[in-house]
Amino acid sequence: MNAVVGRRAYANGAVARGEMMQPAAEHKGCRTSANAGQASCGSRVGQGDLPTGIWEKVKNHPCYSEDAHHHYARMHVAVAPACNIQCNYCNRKYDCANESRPGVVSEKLTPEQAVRKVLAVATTIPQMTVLGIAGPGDPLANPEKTFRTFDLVAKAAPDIKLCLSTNGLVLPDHIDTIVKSKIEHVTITINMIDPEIGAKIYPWIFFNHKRYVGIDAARILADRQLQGLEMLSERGILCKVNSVMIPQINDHHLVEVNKAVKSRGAFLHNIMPLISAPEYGTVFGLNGQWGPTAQQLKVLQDACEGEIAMMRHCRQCRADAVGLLGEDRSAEFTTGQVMKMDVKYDLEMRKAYQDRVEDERAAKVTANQDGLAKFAGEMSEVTLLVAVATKGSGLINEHFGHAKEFQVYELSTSGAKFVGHRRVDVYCQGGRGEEDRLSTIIRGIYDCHAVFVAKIGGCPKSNLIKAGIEPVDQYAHEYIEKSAIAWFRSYLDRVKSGEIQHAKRGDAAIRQGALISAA
Ligand code: CLF
Ligand code: SF4
Repeated sequence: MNAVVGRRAYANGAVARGEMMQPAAEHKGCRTSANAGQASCGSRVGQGDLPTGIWEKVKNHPCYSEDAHHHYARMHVAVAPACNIQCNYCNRKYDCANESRPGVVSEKLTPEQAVRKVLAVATTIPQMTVLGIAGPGDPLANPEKTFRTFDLVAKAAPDIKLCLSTNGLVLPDHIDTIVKSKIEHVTITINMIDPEIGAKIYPWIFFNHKRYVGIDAARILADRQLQGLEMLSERGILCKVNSVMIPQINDHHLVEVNKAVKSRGAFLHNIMPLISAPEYGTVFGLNGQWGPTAQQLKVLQDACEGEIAMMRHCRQCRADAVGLLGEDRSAEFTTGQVMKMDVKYDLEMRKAYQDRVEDERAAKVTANQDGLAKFAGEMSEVTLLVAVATKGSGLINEHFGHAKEFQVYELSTSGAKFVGHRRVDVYCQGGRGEEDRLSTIIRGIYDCHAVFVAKIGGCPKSNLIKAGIEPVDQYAHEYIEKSAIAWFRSYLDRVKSGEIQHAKRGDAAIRQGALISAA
């Protein structure tokens, strides 16, 4: 029996507002809040939704808090080249697909080079709050380099949060070191709990000086991953589980994985799409295994959303990524450039900058709450998606033609909820729009009713309208959620007055056919 029904219960036995202790066997992620617009699906949690200790851990971690990812940056240092398993979606020439999109790591670093790079980035980007080690192999298959890097950074830059990502095979052997190293966040990639499915994803593992293949390999891996997750949760480490969605291999099975990791205390579940193409040289890429569409991914994420939070803002970063999620500033911080930089790690300056960021966030929350007041007491069945062009800070501040991605929000009378992003080809090339790209962009956001931009030209505007997507530019440089709510208010009013009819935009095949011809 659940002793905390009606309250929020968290992994590691934490209970909101100190009401009751949660039974040890019932590790839970945070639950969905009934608060309008403040659904507490972990990536959307706000200060009022979490116990203070957990809020302090996630409030400026761009992966563990959806809101934080608009404001704070992370960086990875590529100090861990070796790996102890083989995934069929990985080619060791490329970044670790646990946490990366395919693309070679520019440089592998020693721990000493890594700490200098961290200090250089911390000096230049004061909103960089998290150092992750995520490859390019498995960090725990390179334990000396990984833990030495964390220890050096903890001493040199004590305000930076330490974050580890692993395939989990040797995780149970490193729990004490993780705790001792003050690593507060650990990601484990768990793609299956059924070894028969695992055998289709992992050809081999190397464990205890022995190579295992097939179902035996997958069974050992799954057992060790779940054991490691449970041990970390018991020690108060916030754990995120990443799963790669591989159509017709583990897509339906990930619902079972979701339940299994929830029951072992995972704080957040991040289901990511398989990235696969022959040119990446992976087994899946060469065999023609395809990845899911953004819409298929959303259906699975929706199916898993319940008591555990679902992360929907992952950008599948490189193992040497630097910057806000979705931007990559790693090219500014090569070893050559870092050695030339005047590095002055200034804790006071960083704190002052982050205080200003917190003021901005507070203003945004107030504005969103004011916007939500427009729906006081009103219930409507209508829900729809809108796409937003943004460069960050929670603002509509990107031109349509410059957008590399659109963020997607689901609107209802409960508010605006971030549900994902769609990468697109940049429309504007050398000052003029590319019509082929416009068609691809429209295909990418075909299920959205409107697209919010800071500015848009006449040609893309009329093609979007033809495709049934309303271009909205009157909220340029204003807060995303507040603007989306204001537009949704006017949308409902237009439906009510008969000016427009609400129609769902759903069926992929029909919509795509219609929209490609419209563009
Ligand atoms: Fe890096 Fe991963 Fe830490 Fe984030 S990434 S080690 S938890 S600091 Fe974040 Fe990048 Fe997705 Fe990873 S967006 S791939 S979830
Ligand atoms: Fe590649 Fe990472 Fe899998 Fe190792 S754990 S094979 S580096 S994706």
